[in-house]
Amino acid sequence: MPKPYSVITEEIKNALKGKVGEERAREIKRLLKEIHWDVGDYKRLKDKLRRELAEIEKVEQARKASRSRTKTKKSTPQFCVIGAVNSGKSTLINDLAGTKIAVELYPFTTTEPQYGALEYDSISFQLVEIPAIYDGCWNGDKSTLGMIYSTDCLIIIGRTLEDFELVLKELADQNIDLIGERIPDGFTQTIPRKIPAFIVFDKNTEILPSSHLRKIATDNLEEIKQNMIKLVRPVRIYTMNTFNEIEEQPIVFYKDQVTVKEAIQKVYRGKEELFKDAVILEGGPNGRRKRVGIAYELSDKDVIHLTFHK
Ligand SMILES: Nc1nc2c(ncn2[C@@H]2O[C@H](COP(=O)(O)OP(=O)(O)OP(=O)(O)O)[C@@H](O)[C@H]2O)c(=O)[nH]1
Ligand SMILES: [Mg+2]
Repeated sequence: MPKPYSVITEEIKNALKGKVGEERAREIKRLLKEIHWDVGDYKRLKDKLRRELAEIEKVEQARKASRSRTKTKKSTPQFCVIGAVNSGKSTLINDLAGTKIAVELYPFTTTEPQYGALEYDSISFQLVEIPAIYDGCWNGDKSTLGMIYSTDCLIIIGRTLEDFELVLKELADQNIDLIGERIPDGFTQTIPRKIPAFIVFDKNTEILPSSHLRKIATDNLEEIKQNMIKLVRPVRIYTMNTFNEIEEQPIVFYKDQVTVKEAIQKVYRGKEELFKDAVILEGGPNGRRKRVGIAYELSDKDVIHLTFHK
């Protein structure tokens, strides 16, 4: 005897509540198996679920492809630059990354994602231009939405108040929460999706959007770069070699609470068993000198000198 239709719809609603991405897809698959009747109202219900499943799978594929296509290391923070048509997305990436993405007076110049790379303050960033956002742009093709869902951070650019209102509304409609900096765990996917973001505006924009996000003028490139660092909050650890020279390239973490042990695991895999002691210079070469244990919690820009048992 089939369960009453109203009971099933209620069960589906509860089962899918708050779930997005792969988790939602798994749940839909389970529900499809559980509903045995495939006629009448039940068939319509299952068809609706099948359509949603197909859509999620498309978004997930785009998400994975956006990372593998550019062979970017998982540890490189990715910033998607998003905005309405002609908002200056390509211009901004060109200015920041020295790329030559086509810039034109007419709208929809960029129809495919464009990539740029930027190195600043010992951190490598990947910049991605997402084709322009317009009213209802994700009703059909969701591939750019997949890229936004999976990115680490967003730069929202606009030239008018309407530009910003449009983009912020489209993001909110997709259950995307914008936050001022990364969460303690780094860039973990959360539900609803929380993405660190800031706003870049043309200095001639008269009214700025009401938003809790930081707002920076397009021509202030230095501040934009500094803000990219602020958003990802890196913990950069500089190691000192046996000649007491500080290595130029730090070990970088994008999470809070990094221990000496984790730093060792990242560069001297397996050597944590041989740990003898560590001396750190707090916050840089001129910082306070401290002898610490393997469980010590490091901070950004600490310099560390490690000694191991032979
Ligand atoms: N006034 C002003 N014009 C700008 C600014 N940035 C870009 N432009 C001009 O705006 C036009 C569009 O710039 P693009 O960088 O191509 O904008 P886009 O957002 O990439 O455009 P699409 O890819 O077509 O969506 C060009 O004519 C730029 O020269 C800005 O900050 N202020
Ligand atoms: Mg463009």
